[in-house]
Formats: sequence, structure tokens, C-alpha cells
Amino acid sequence: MPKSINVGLIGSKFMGRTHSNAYLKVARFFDLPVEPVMHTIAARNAAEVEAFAKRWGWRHSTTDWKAMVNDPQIGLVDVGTPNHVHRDQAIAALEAGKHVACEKPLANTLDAAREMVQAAKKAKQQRTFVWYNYRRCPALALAHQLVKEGRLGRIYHVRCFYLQDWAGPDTPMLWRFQGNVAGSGALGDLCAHSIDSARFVTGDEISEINGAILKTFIKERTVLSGSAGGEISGRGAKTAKAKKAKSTVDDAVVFTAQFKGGAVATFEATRLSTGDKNGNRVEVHGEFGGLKFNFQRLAELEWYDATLPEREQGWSTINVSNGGAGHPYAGAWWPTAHAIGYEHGFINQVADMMHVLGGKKPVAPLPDFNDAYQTQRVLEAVVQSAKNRCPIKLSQIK
Ligand code: SOE
Repeated sequence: MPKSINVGLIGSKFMGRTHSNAYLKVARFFDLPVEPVMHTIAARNAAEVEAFAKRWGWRHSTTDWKAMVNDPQIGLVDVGTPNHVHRDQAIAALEAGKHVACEKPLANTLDAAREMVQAAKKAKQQRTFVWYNYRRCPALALAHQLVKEGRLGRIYHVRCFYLQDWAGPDTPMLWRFQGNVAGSGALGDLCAHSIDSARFVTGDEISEINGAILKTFIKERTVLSGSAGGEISGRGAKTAKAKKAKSTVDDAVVFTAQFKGGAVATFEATRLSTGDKNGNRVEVHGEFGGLKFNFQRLAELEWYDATLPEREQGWSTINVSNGGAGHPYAGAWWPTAHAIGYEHGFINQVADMMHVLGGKKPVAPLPDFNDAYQTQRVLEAVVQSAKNRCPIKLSQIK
């Protein structure tokens, strides 16, 4: 009989749904040493959180996250809220003796992220996890394995871009446009995934940001009643008299970087790439081959093997849904080439978290608070490089 752990989740919007779905499904597909029990969901609006609990199968609902975090029955606290509350919620949960899984980026500021790392260090008995969910897309996990096995040899180039287009001038004010809440815009929301993915695939750390541009194209946005706390919901109303508020985050970021191991890298992320909806791409070129991941072709990893006889060389497309061939996570899902989607990355993450909590190895390494802090340092270095128009060494960012 597997053991179980009671989960308390804070947040019932976009991430609340992805995480709830993951807890709901995981034990149907994976054999787990520890199974999550959907114990309590916490969110601000009493009627909404009650309806959410019924819909997703949470046993209890509450508007009091502090009480939930201190409930002795809860073993794992999941923080699925906007970035500015991650610190208080995660630290309260660690101090109450819980394991913590926190949404990305780790926090809205480097200082808050550092406090979280310190609290995690003190909590010796507990584990921390961060939801960099794209690590658990089979194609990216396979890319990680191939690099780790040395199949690319020395890494020369890393090229990441993350393109969305939902934030045009008609999109109203949301928490994601407020610097004091989100920390940054496309940088922390999208590029943080790219930085994490690049670190994960190469197994290397960024040592220097050589130049960065942070750009806010849309300087102010219409405030619709209640919209600021809401989630991305498409286009807003165009009312001449509507109240406007300043957007205090970047809509787009571009930067160049170098890795400790010598690779050079380019990163680009934007919320204004008209026509590209969720274009998350990671490309790596090494001495013996190349890899290309494209979220919009989720079931595929493009692979170039330069060790083959020259007449056989060319880009090949690996369909990564073959459990029998050992593709990461595929064995838990459907027969070969019956592809999985966005939500499965979250389910795969819960499976890996449960393995770690049960003392077993995850399929792919999970970022803990300290690991996510390394990504947060890169975010800070990019901000400083853009602001001061100069290169920043990561050793300058503590
Ligand atoms: C919105 O831009 C968003 O939902 C991000 O917040 C997620 O982290 C990313 O996976 C998809 O886009």
C-alpha cells in the first residue's frame, strides 16, 4: 500500500487548475510510493473556492491560507499564487513543518527569493520544489538525458525564445503588469522558463550577461473592475473614459549570455509576438550534434547526430512518446505516438515530487528553492545589465 500525503493548495486560478488536475490524475497513471490526497484548497473568494473544491475534488475549502498551512493534517503546501506572496506563504509553510511546492518564478524579488532559500535550508526535514513545468515535457527531458550522456559533446550554442502575443494595448491591467506584484513581465513570466530549461538541458550555469534590453511597449492599461487580480483573459474593452494605470513591467526582453562551460547564448521573450501564442523554443548545438525543442510540437524532439556517416546526417524528428524505447515519462501514458499535452508536464511533476517524498529517484531532476534561486539570480543580472547598459557577471549577484 503506498503511503499518502495531504496536500493544501493556495490559489484557484490558472495554476490552481493545472495543479489540481495533476493531483487528481497522477495516481491513475503512475505507481507512486506516496499518493497525494486533495485535502484543502485555499483562495480569497469564499463562494469561488467552494465551487472550485467541488469541481476538482478537494475535500475542504478555505479563505484562510494561514490556518490551512498550520493544519497538522497537511503535509505538502502548494503555492500557486501571484509572485509577491510566494515568500510569505512558502516560509509560513516551511516554518509549520510542511514540504513546499512553489510556482515559478521563485519570488518577485531576489531578496524574497533568498529568504525562501534560507528558510528551506533551516527546514532540514522538508523538501522544496518549484514548478518549472517544461522540464517535465518528455522532449525536453530527453534533451537533458542526451546532453548528460555526452551525445552533444562540447556545447557551443544555446538559443532560447519564448513568444506569446496576448498583451496588446487592449489587454486590461492584470497583476502580471504590476512590478510590485509580479517582479518583472516577460522576463520573470516567460524567460524564467527559458533560463531554467537552458540550465536543465545543458547542466551548466550562466556565468555572465553580456547585454540586455527590457522593453515596455504598452505603457498604460485600462483598469477594469476586478481585472487586476484576474488572469489572462484576452482583449479588454476600449472605453475612452476608462481609468488607466501604468504598466510597470517589461513586455519583452532580449539578452545575450555566456555559460561557465563556454557556450554562448541568446534569449528572447515577449508577450507581443503577434501570431505566436505559446512559442517556447530551446535549441542547443554541440560538437557532435544538435537539439531543438518546440512546445508547439510537443511530441517531438529534433535531433542531429553528427557522428553518423556524413551521407546519413540530417535533422531527424524523434516522436518522444515511446515508453518501450525509454522516452522519459512515456511509459506511464499511452501506446507509442499517442501524444500527451501541456497538462501532462504538471502531472509528471507531481509524480516526480511523490517519488522524491517516497525516497525514490525522479525521472528528471526537480528544481528545489536553491536551484530556482540560481534562475532568479540570472533574472536579476538581466535587470541590472539592461538598467546600467553593461555586462554583469553572475558572481556579482549574491
Ligand atoms: C502566461 O504568460 C503563462 O501562463 C505563464 O505564466 C506560464 O508560466 C507559461 O507556462 C505559459 O504562459
